[in-house]
Amino acid sequence: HPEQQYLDLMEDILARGDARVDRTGVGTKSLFGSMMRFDLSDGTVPILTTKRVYWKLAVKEMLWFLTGGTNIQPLLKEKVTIWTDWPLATYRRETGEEISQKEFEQRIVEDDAFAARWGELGPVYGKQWRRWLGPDGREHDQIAALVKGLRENPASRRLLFHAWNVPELGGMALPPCHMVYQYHVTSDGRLNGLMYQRSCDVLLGLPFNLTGAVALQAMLAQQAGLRLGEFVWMGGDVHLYLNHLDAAREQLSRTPRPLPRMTLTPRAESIDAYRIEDFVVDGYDPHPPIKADVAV
Ligand code: UFP
Repeated sequence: HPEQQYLDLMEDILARGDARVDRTGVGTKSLFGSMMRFDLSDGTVPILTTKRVYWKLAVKEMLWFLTGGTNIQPLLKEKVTIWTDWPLATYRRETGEEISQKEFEQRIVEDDAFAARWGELGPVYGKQWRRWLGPDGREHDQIAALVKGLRENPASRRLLFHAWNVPELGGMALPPCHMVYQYHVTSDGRLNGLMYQRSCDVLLGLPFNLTGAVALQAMLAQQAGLRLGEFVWMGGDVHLYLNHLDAAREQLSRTPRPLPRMTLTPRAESIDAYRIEDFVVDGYDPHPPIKADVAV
């Protein structure tokens, strides 16, 4: 079962991971350098079944990246709260106000000026993907260039986009984790994708990151008139937080079920025109969710 790769990775980290104090102070068990491969050509996608993955949140996040946005307001309007922790921590630190997450999110949604002041994440993914600022002041739309490349020059070995913009790292709420995506078109018209993730929270981050990456690959394939091939995931510092170990053991006790299928319908006119309603996931019958806290 393809999901076994994920479970084996978790087990490997539990067994061999190097225990270390990380940036968040929570502590992790960590391995360095890891790879998983998923065959998407049969329509299945690695939306994990050993716990429920809220795949729509991951797809909505991917659609938000594609808009080029870097403010959490549109995400919160879509009820996606995965990026709130960082601006909330900044707000609490700078104002000393003991605001609840709910209250903070409500103010971001309702008050545009408040959102502009406190909802900004800095030049994170969307900015770099769609508006990477060159030294001459010109902005580079890496996604549009990629779609053009897939259509016009599918044999290219330069079909990639990158978010690790060195001079802008300091201004980002979080430097990019899933930082490079590369694509490869086979001679029979299949799109392979590879994502490199420098830092990976295996319990909470990875299920989301896999889902987002394959949703993106499906959109790109559709835009370029290609069928889906393989998705390859590569991780650098691959870790389990020490407060996630029991949750990981719980997940490891479960048996994977058949992977669901994802289809895109109908065909959007451009990579910018997709909406969450265009994504259909069939046959998703996961085990129950597993709750765990994000390390900020
Ligand atoms: N993380 C992910 N995936 C993401 C994301 C963050 O796994 O998409 F944005 C995790 C990895 C790490 C933390 O545990 O968030 C980022 O911390 P650092 O920048 O110190 O690597």
